Amino acid sequence: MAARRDFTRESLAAGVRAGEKRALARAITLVENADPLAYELVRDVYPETGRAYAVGITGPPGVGKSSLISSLVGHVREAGKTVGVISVDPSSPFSHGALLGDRIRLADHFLDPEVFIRSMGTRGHLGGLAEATLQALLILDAAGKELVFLETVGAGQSEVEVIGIADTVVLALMPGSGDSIQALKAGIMEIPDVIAINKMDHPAARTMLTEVRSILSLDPDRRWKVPIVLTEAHRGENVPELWEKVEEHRAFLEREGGLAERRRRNLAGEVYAVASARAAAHLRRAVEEDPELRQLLDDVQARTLDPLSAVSEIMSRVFRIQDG
Ligand SMILES: Nc1nc2c(ncn2[C@@H]2O[C@H](COP(=O)(O)OP(=O)(O)O)[C@@H](O)[C@H]2O)c(=O)[nH]1
Ligand SMILES: [Mg+2]
Repeated sequence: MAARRDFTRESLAAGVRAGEKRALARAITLVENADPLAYELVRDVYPETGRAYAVGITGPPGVGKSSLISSLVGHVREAGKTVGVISVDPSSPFSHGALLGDRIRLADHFLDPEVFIRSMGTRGHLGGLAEATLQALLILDAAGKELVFLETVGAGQSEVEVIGIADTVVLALMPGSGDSIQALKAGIMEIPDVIAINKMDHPAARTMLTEVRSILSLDPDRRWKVPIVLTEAHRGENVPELWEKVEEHRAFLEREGGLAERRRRNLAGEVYAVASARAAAHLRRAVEEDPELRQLLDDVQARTLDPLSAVSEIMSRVFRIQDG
């Protein structure tokens, strides 16, 4: 823990507020490790947050989320925006100097003092990915980043929670991501705010566009019409158009007073998600560590105790909840 000694709670908060990369890197490592200092830091800076605009990019592995973010960062940097990126995609982590085919551009981003890019894991975080992502977002927000991109692989429950904090959610697809189309159609996947169909040079891109359009048309009453943009992340083709759609969505929210409402809902959702994840972790541990509680599970298996009686007993012993 020698690395921790060079930052105190005060110097870390000051470094984060000043947007210093070393402080940000340390702060996010503390978040990953669920270090108590991370909680203190977030508590200290929380009143100053709420200024960053958070854009979530979700979608199946390999569709080009990281590549699109890299390209989007280049685009918004031209407009002078300060940027943070948090990627919780273990399949294509951002690392210093290299993101796949996009080495040069991303290397530029790493050298840019106004851009902070970080891949994040969770290492047994009790509150799960949602908790870590929320804290990282708040830290980048406190650092004065005007835009924060959150990358996550769709579309399981934990991913929904990660992306649930975003102001605008972009779903990235590519020709051939049939599973996502099915999930959208079946209503398993929430309708995003903007859809990017990446790798637009693929011969099936147009078919995909038609398919996605027809799914969205099933729900014609939405006040926000979800735009679909065909993109090519490496060449940056249609990336400005994609960004324009994100900005239009933001303007839509701000115009209708929907941003404050969405953030209220998002934050409440995050609090529930993190509390639930922690409660589940607490419950699992309590049962593992208590032979009497473990015995209840054995009794259920032996059919000498019915499952709901075991639940009642566990709830009352672990959480002191008596159900009626
Ligand atoms: N042809 C083509 N390849 C792309 C495009 N965008 C990304 N890729 C490639 O697709 C692969 C996955 O990209 P990545 O950004 O890591 O996808 P992620 O897993 O969704 O983050 C990499 O090999 C990229 O170089 C694109 O627009 N066209
Ligand atoms: Mg990625």
